[in-house]
Formats: sequence, structure tokens, C-alpha cells
Amino acid sequence: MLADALGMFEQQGFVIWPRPMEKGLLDSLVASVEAIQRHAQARTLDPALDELLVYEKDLSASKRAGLDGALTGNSIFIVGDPARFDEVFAETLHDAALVSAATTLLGVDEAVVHFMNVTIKNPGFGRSISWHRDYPNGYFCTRDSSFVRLMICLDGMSVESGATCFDAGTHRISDQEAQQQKVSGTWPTPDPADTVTVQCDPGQIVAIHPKVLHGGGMNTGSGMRRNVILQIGTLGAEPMTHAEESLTGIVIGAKGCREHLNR
Ligand SMILES: O=C(O)CCC(=O)C(=O)O
Repeated sequence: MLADALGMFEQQGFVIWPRPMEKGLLDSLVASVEAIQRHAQARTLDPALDELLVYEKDLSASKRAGLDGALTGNSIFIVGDPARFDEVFAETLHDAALVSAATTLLGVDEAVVHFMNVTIKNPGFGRSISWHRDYPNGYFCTRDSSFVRLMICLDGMSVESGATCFDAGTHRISDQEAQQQKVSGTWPTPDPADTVTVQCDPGQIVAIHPKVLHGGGMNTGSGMRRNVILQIGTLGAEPMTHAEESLTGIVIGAKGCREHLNR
């Protein structure tokens, strides 16, 4: 089963991992994200934590069909470094499904966490995400593309809720080509006929190859679409851009989960 998933990932550049996250942990993550959202709406967050949030109202209206930011209240688009809010986010690094996805897809026994965030598409106006590749990126990126993004889909994803779309097979380019495309300004625009919208249930883990083109529409549905996103890479890969978050440098894998010795 894992070999099939690896094969699909190598062929398409994305895959829904065959094993979901453990249910008790999923429920705790949902409760924790809901608490962050409640505190943000009520403006009751510690200012140091509030700084880690990207609010929908502060972003361009064009990606939410022109809706005025004032009408989005204090709705969050991104929670940066969520482990600063609640230690439950660090527990995800012990989840068996997540560890097996990271190590199998990277082809290693141990892997290192780069960063984590929660990406939220609020019902009705949650913004669309333009087509892009994650390699290279300006936040945390190694010189080579030896990393993967794992999305733990807290609410699942549907077409209406703005599920992530992929242009299958577009990861099969060299790192140099991906870098040149980034420098030249825009990623190629996919032909809608070639794109795949990944729908899944709550708790499923969607793996994204760093060079596959992906994006996604607005959440036009009535429920939240929240994904915990983790970027995980191979040990020893040299960073090109390097953020320092709470979970950065933690090693997951065969020997469990431990602090990176070279941190
Ligand atoms: O939340 C999503 O749909 C995708 C997030 C994403 O594009 C990314 O992390 O690169």
C-alpha cells in the first residue's frame, strides 16, 4: 500500500496518504485551531501571538472575488508557527501516519522539520491560492528540492471548500529549471483540462512534491477548510532561506522524535 502511494507520488507529484492521522489527535488539533480563531475574532490574543497571524482583511480582495476586507472581520488566513499557541501541534510529529508519509516519500529513515502553519479558507470568502511551486520558496528552502509538504486536512477538502488543485506531472523538471521559472516571475499556467482537484475526508494527509504546480479556488461552501501544513526535509540538506520556528530542526523518524543535534 505504501509502495503504491510512493509510486503515485513519483508519477503525479501529489498523493493522498493511505493512512489518516490518529482521530484523537485530529480532534485536539481542530479544538486548538478553533480556540485560536475564537481568540482572534475577540481580539483577546497576546500581541506576541497575534503577530503570527495573517488576517484575511489585510490581503488583496482579488483572491476573494473582490469582497471588502472589512466584511471578513478578524478571520485568519494563516496561523504561523502554531506550536507557539499550543503544544498539541508538536504532537503531530509523533503521529505514525505522518512519520511514515514523510520518511517513505523522502526515502529516508529520519527527516527534519522545516516549518509548520495552518492555512484557513473561511466559508464564503476564504481566498483562492494562485498556481505555484513550493521549490524554490522565500520562507524556508534548501538548495536542492529534497523536501515535501504534508497537509493534514482538518476538515477534509471538497470542490466547494476550495480543495487543492494539482497539475499532475509538472514536478518532473530539474531544480535549475524550477529556479529559472521562479526568477523569470511567473509559474506556467496549467491547462484546466490537465488539473486534478484533490477531495478528501477530515484527517487525511495530502503530500505535495516541492516542484508540482498547485493552487486552489475560494471556499464558496458553508464550512471551514483548515489544513495544518508541515514542510519536512532530508537531514543535512543545506538551507538557502531559513526561518527559525518552534519546530524547526526537530528530527522525526526511526528513532522517534528528538531535537536536532546540530540545532
Ligand atoms: O492549503 C492549500 O490548499 C495549499 C497550501 C499551499 O499551496 C502550500 O503550502 O504551498
